[in-house]
Amino acid sequence: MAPSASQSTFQLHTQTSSSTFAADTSSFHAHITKSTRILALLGAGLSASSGLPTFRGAGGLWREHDATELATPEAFDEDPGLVWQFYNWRRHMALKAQPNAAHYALAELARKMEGRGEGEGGFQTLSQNVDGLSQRAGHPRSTLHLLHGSLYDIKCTDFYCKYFQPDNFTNPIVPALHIDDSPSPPEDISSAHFPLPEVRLEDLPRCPSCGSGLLRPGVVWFGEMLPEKVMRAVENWITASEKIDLIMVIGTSSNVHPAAGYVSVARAKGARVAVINTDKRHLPDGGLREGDWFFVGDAAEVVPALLEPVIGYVDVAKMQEKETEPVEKEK
Ligand code: BJW
Ligand code: ZN
Repeated sequence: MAPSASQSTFQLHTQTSSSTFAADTSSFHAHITKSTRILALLGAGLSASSGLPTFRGAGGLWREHDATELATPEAFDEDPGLVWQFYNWRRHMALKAQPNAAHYALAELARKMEGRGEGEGGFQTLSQNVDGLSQRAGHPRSTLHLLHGSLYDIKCTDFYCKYFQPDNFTNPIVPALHIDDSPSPPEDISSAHFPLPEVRLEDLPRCPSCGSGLLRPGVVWFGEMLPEKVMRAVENWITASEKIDLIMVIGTSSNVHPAAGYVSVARAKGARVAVINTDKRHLPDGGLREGDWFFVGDAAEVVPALLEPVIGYVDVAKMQEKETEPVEKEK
């Protein structure tokens, strides 16, 4: 039998330094069922139970490197081979991973809410994730805004060259970056114990358009602007109405701007804030206020339970059967 929200095991109460916020599911359910304009801000914690590491805290180290230190233009300039090894590994891991119940639940909410409320659709998702799992869960693309790009977009580093290739699922991106999964246990190049062969500059991917520029992943690194088209679409939806009913802040440490700032933007339009996170210290921008919720637990468990009155029960096994696999090419 399908489990229901009342049977789920996530912790319903949490405490902040200033006051207690009773994170009761029933008041959240009452609010979401009457909400017409909803936002979700997604972070790496959403994909944690799909087996993908987060950036900060445990799992935030790739070999001896802090993952956030590899996500910079400076790191790429200094050692493009190392940064490509990191991103090729992330592409490889994400292709092997499966969307979890939270990805499917959010995709279903987006479908259910299409056309509800003012402006373009009643539920918009602002994702900081680059792993492609929301897309693979069938999240309607017009309501999914990829703030930090995608691991599967490839672009040229030459300032004057505008080469951009979306949906490149080639794994490995070039033969020199091949990761062998056949040994048991498989190659784990994320561990510093595993010898990492050096990759020569001439073996890295080059731009087919200008012929000389090095290609790079189409993700947003620190110090880079977020994609203008994405920011404009989000802005258009936000300004289409005076109100936003709810923002769900799911699996993010809320450290990175401008993404984290959308919580304050939504709040200024009346939104109540619901945080879903395994770590109750990870408060959203502006903290928590009376009427907000903090659900402590795994997003893959909490999110489907919270959305259940609107979307019904999420049968992950059935959803996974329907998943459209990205076309992976072996080089
Ligand atoms: C679970 C769970 C489970 C675990 N269930 N939960 C204002 C103030 C200060 C600084 C700035 C500012 N405005 C801009 C800046 C600078 C900078 C910034 O924000 N710096 C701060 C870190 C200090 N921002 C930028 O540079 C941005 N660009 C910009 O502002 O351009 C304008 C500009 C440019 C130049 C000059 C001036 C202005 C760009 C930011 C790009 C971020 N890029 C990355 C890498 C993307 C590519 C890649 O994936 O490699 O994006 S960094 C990394 O952090 C990645 C993530 O999307 C992002 C957010 O991380 P996230 O998702 O929150 O992950 P974690 O690991 O931090 O948290 C995981 C959470 O999940 C935790 O809370 C866990 O507890 C929880 N969790 N398991 C539920 N099962
Ligand atoms: Zn080029």
